[in-house]
Parts: sequence; structure tokens; C-alpha cells
Amino acid sequence: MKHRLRLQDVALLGGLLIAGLPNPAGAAPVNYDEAKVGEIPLPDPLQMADGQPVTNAAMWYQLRRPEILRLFQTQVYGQPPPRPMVQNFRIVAEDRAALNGLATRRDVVLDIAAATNGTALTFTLFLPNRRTGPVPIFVGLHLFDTAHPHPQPAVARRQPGTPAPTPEANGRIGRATADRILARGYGLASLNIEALAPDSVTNYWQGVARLYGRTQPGAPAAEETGALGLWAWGLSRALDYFEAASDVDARRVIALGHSRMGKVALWAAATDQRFAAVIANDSGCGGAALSKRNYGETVAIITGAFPHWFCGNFTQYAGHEDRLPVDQHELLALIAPRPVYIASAVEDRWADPRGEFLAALHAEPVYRLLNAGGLGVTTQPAPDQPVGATINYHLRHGQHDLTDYDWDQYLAFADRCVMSAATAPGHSH
Ligand code: GTR
Repeated sequence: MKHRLRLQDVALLGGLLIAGLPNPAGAAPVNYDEAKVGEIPLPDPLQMADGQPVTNAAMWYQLRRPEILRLFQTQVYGQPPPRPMVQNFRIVAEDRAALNGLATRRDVVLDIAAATNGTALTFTLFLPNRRTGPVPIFVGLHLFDTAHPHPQPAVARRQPGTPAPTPEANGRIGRATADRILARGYGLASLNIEALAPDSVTNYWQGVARLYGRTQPGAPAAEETGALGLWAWGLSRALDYFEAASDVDARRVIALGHSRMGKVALWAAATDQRFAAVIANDSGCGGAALSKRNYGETVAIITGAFPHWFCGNFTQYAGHEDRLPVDQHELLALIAPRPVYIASAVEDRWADPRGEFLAALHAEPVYRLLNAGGLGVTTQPAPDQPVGATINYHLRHGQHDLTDYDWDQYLAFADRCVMSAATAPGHSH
């Protein structure tokens, strides 16, 4: 029988392991031994719940895909709020000579009318001034601090003995990276989470959930969306704006996220097929990593530390991952046939690099069914050896972070799969 975590262990883990610190002596047993992972069979994405095999693309799109999507909506992330009936994007500031003239910077506010009227989202985008038409764009949450006139350097990684960086500071894009992305012809947009859903169990509901009628605090109900779903909803609303904006190519929007925001990017691309491609950097548990593997962060740990991220039902699988009717390779399958990039880091064992690779591998049958090509390998590649065609993967040396090395790969991927793709991968179905 699996050891169940005590509450105080979970709190300790949530606090101490953010930066990938070793498990403190006496705390709950986080497994880092591949021999102890155990073998829980994975659900087959190409088999209907009633056992029927999925043999063609029509069956996938009409029957099996909705079945899997529904499981994620009811058991993992919750039901996303609908697209607002009334939404109004306001440009509150624009600077056409941002980043030394390289870019136009635009600050946008989204007001909606739902159960209550209010501001649902604020975001900032940079568009390259050297453009001849609408540009492809990378969009994510907290990719840079929108309070500053330009992206700030990322906070230095933790040195032994210094306090852990706040999760928000982790994975930020600095000025040099922003310049690089823009010079390459891409736009770059970052959403703030404050109006959408603050990242705390006591306050997460005081954003879009409140606009949709929630009136009091409390962890999400059984099928109610948690913060990950609310943040993903925000990415879809930014995409609504891109569709309306004449200077962004809404068929070439790449959702990108690091760590918790990597989970969000994947869920956004799964729920909204307008996203052309998705990049999940070190997304771990609830992201690309398989939940049924007992390695690093588990369902018990994540739902204990962040009960507001998922729907209420997800907590019932803490220590009972064998009962989960779905797993994260099927989240990636929902993104098929669109290009996806999953990345891990050697020292980021908390995120289970091998579990991230295996999810990518086990999504491949769906990509193949849709003639989209896959990963091209069957074993996890050595560090710093990117693989893949439509499904892409790398294991980078180093820690949990979004680094220049990662961006080298993501820009090459975006050039190959999105920028120069004959038909835009977005709006496929
Ligand atoms: C950790 C969490 C991870 C990851 C990370 C982050 O505390 O356990 O799943 O999301 O935070 O977002 O930095």
C-alpha cells in the first residue's frame, strides 16, 4: 500500500521543493528511484471507454477526443468558463518605439459581462516593428513583468544557502531573449494572473470565477475549474484579441509556458484548437508528466500544496493514481495533430523528466493516426539532444528553468513548424 502524505508533510513539500531542493530528512517520501516507480497501465488513447478501437481520424475527432476531453474537464482541471457573450478589449497604452525602436508595445485590458461585469484580464504584447504583415506570436503567463517598460532579466537561479526564488520570477524572459524573439519576426505577449485568478487557495476565485458567479472562498468543487483552467481561459481570450487585431496572425499563435504555466499552456491548447502549437517547459505533474508514475511530484503532493489549481475531483486520486481514468499522454493527444514541444531538465527531477518523455511517446499513436508524424525515437534521448518532428522533446542539462538553450530550440521549432508551415497549423478542426 502506498504511504499517504500527512498534511504537514505536504505543506513542507510545497514550500521547500519549489526550487528542487532535496527532500528534507523526515519529510514524506518523494520517490526518485526508477526501480520503485511501479507499473500502472496507461489508458489507451485509441480505445473508446467501451473498448472499441479508434481506427480513423473521424472516429478520433467525433467520438474519442470528446470522451478524453470530458475526462480532463470532470476529473483533472474542471469545466472551463464559457467564452464571454460580451467582451471588450481596451488598448490602455501603446508605445511604437519600445525596446529602442525594435517593437511596438501594447497594454490591453479585457472587460467582460458575465454574471457580474468587470475586468477579466490584462496583458502586454510586443510586436516587431520590422514586419510586412500580421506576425506569429508567442503567448504565455508571467513571461515578463508587465509593470516594467521592457522585459527584465530573469532572476538568478538559487545559490546554495540563499532563499528560493518566487515561482513567479522563475522562467521569466529577459530583455536579450525578448529582442531575439522580436528580431526573428515573432510577437511576444504575456498575461497577468491577478485579474484572472490570483495564485492562492484563499484568493484564486476573486477574478474570473467571481465574474462567473462564485461568491465565496473555498477549494474548487468537484467539476469546478481551478486556477490552471482559469489561466488557460485567459490564454484563449488573448487569442480572441489576436483574431481581432490586424497585426497578429491568429492562425500562428504559440502557447508557451514554464512550470505551472507549462501545465496551463498544454491545457489551453487542448481545450482551444485555435492554438497553432504549444511549448511546455519543465511542466511536470499536471503538465506533461504522467500522473500514474510515482516519481517526483505526485497527485497527492500537488493537490495538497495547490488545492486551488485543479477541480475538486482530482484530489480523490491522491495516492490512488491507478483509478485515474485518464493520463497526461492523452492531454498531449488532444493537441494532435498540432506541433507540440515538451522539455525537461536533468536536475528537475521533481517534474519527472522521464514521465514527461513517456507522455510524449505515448501520445504518438494519435499523431500517427492523424498523419502528423511523431517523435521519431522510442527511448529518451541523452541530455542536450533534441528530437522530434511534430512532437518534439529535449532533456537539457541543468535545473528547473527556462534558459537560452531552451529558447534556441523553441525558436527553431517555431520557425520550422509554425512560421514557415505552408498552412498554418492553427484552426485545424
Ligand atoms: C512547484 C510545483 C510544480 C511547479 C512549480 C512552478 O511548487 O510543485 O508543479 O508548478 O511549482 O510552477 O514553479
